[in-house]
Amino acid sequence: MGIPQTQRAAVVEQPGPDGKCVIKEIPVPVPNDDEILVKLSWSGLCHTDVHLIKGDWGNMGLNMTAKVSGHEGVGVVVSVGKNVKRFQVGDRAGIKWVADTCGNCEFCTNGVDELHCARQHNSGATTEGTFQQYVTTSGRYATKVPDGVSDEEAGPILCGGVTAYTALKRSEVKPGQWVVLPGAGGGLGHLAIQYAKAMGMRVIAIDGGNEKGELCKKLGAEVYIDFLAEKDIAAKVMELTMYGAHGVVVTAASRAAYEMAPNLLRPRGTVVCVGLPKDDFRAGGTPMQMVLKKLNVVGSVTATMKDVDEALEFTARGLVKPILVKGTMDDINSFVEKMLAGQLPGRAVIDLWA
Ligand code: 8ID
Ligand code: ZN
Repeated sequence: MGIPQTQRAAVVEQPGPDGKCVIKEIPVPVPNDDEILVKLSWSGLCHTDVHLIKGDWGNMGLNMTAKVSGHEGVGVVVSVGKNVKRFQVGDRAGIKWVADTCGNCEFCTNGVDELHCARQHNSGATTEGTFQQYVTTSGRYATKVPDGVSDEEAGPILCGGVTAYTALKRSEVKPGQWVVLPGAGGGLGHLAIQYAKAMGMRVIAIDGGNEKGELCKKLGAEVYIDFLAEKDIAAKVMELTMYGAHGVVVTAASRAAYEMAPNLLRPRGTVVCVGLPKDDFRAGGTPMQMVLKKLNVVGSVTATMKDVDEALEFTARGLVKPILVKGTMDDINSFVEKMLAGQLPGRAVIDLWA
């Protein structure tokens, strides 16, 4: 396949409160012996990209050192390093937040914890991301995209979908039990509704505005609570569930959502922390609440390669379908503003060639 010398990319010139993407012509990277070169077609836009572009996490030591953001990229392999056995030219490949791990440490080898590898690389943060037409990535850690999942749908599953899926598993909510989803109309949340339904859970969706409400209901939430309109969300959840919900998965990057979460739970319930607000505070309830209700507060970070394969399988089987707002590289900045205003239902995906 003819591989050009240069390509279009959305480059983040100065991450920070005024951070923006600028479209530039940059060199097409060359894979090393362990890498593949992927000609990307689509990339999802995750709120994590927004946090990084806007420098939200600088106070926590997490800054973009890469120039190009994005970590939900899908495309076709156009070149393969000589040590790579898993991919051939023409295969489809997906690039995730964790772009690569060392493969050798305790966390990489115990089968369930590779996300804690201290030597991992993160797409769009510490290694170049997916808002470009060509990207080099690990031939060992890239995901194989199954038939039956289009490129534009696979992208949002690679972070948003699989993060929602593993967070729901972390909640330990069982079929027939209640899960509350603050942030349900956003990228992770609208996929969480669908995974929760497929896993047999009963969903109470929380987000802001009618458009998100309609989306949440359409995707299978039994109840939608508008946090912009409802004064006493906890009372409403108690009324619906009698003793409170079994789990709350907080995908909203909001202090208010985290402060509310323990109040929505029944005894032995679980808050799963997923959203990553820029302000520094503690997640969890008061000691009295934690003790008397025997609550659990756990965190969940994206997903292992195995979880990603499972999450994609739900889409291949028609159980989880990302709701897409489609645009081009020129739309990234306006999508970022819409997400910050809470006005982007579902997931924005970028057609990298339009
Ligand atoms: O591995 C992880 N833990 C992980 C993976 C991927 C993303 C964590 N994240 C983090 C992102 O960095 C971000 O902080 O999850 C958060 C949500 O990402 P997203 O779903 O991509 O963002 P979004 O599409 O903007 O959706 C957020 C939703 O939350 C709602 C908004 O209206 C929006 O629909 N929301 C907010 I902000 N405050 C709310 C509140 N108080 C609220 N919904 C209910 N109650
Ligand atoms: Zn993400």
